[in-house]
Amino acid sequence: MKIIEIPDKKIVYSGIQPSGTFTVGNYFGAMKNWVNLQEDYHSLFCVVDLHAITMPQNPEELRRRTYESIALLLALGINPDKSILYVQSMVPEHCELTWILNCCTYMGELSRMTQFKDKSQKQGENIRVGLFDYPVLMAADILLYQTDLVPVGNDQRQHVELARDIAIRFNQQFGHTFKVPEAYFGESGARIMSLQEPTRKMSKSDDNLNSFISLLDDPKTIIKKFKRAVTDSEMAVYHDREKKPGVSNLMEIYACATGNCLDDITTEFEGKGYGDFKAAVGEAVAETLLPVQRDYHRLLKEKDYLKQIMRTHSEKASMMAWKTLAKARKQVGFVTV
Ligand code: AQP
Repeated sequence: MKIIEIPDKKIVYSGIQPSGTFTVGNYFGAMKNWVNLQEDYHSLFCVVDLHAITMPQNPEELRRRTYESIALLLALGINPDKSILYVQSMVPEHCELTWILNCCTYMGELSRMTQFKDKSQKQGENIRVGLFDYPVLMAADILLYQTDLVPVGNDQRQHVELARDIAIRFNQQFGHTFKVPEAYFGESGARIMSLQEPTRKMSKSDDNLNSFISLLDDPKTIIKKFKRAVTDSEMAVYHDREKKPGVSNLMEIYACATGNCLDDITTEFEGKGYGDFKAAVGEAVAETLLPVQRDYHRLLKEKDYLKQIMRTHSEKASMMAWKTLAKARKQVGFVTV
């Protein structure tokens, strides 16, 4: 039986779907925090391809994007000597725990999930069961590793809450099995909005390419996309999410890229037009991404290295996951011989 001890350090767990090239929303909302947290926590980061297929995917593209996602996470600073970086479908424990947790989750809870409401609209009449069940798979991801902290963007807050509710319910019904996790949000960037519709979040699978900045966009494209970003007619740079969602979003992106606070940004652009402001945001983001892109293109050529990371890290994750799964199986009454 494959069992290893779960380490003493607190555990961080998070994942990202290989459903497109990651955006600055993914980076500033989640992955930047992953890179910082891995210094002090035992961290697991996962490319969640099982989640990605809840929306239609082209199989060849999904495979290619899974490699690209691992390369991009390494390029962003996930250190394979400090963190476990693996692919969800290579660890079968996720699916088995999902089934067990499905049996203690209520339809009403899943019907209330806003991401399901948003994404199911794109599936017309034939909404997939997998999309409805997405939050239970996410609960299984988190609970399998006895996770303490889940660094995510604001859009995932409701799903982490559900994972907590499921853990508490299971523990009450069957005896203590899962640690109850907490969501973790960074100081800024938890909700980066679309550049074209700043009241909607930026998404990597948006059909409108001008609505997001991909981490692999070249500097010219980045600057052009910011130039086209929707703002308002007031021509003054200050932060007010309600009245000025476009400008406020650009200020938050600029704050994430430069480390400057919102007040300093207001001062920096006092008396200047939106043209100067947008150009500065574009240049700061392009500059932040250049070294990441260089590393990414180098790593992507090292196919054997990427495969070795995927294989060895998935094995490590599986050994940790099995320990929790074995306990859950026993608690619900499955036979072990
Ligand atoms: N706009 C955003 N602002 C801040 N954080 C964000 N995240 C996503 N978009 C933003 C965070 O990134 C992590 C990985 O997200 P995901 O790929 O697993 O799923 P998602 O939230 O559905 O992201 P996308 O980009 O919108 O993907 P698609 O377009 O495929 O649905 C999560 O921590 C998320 O909070």
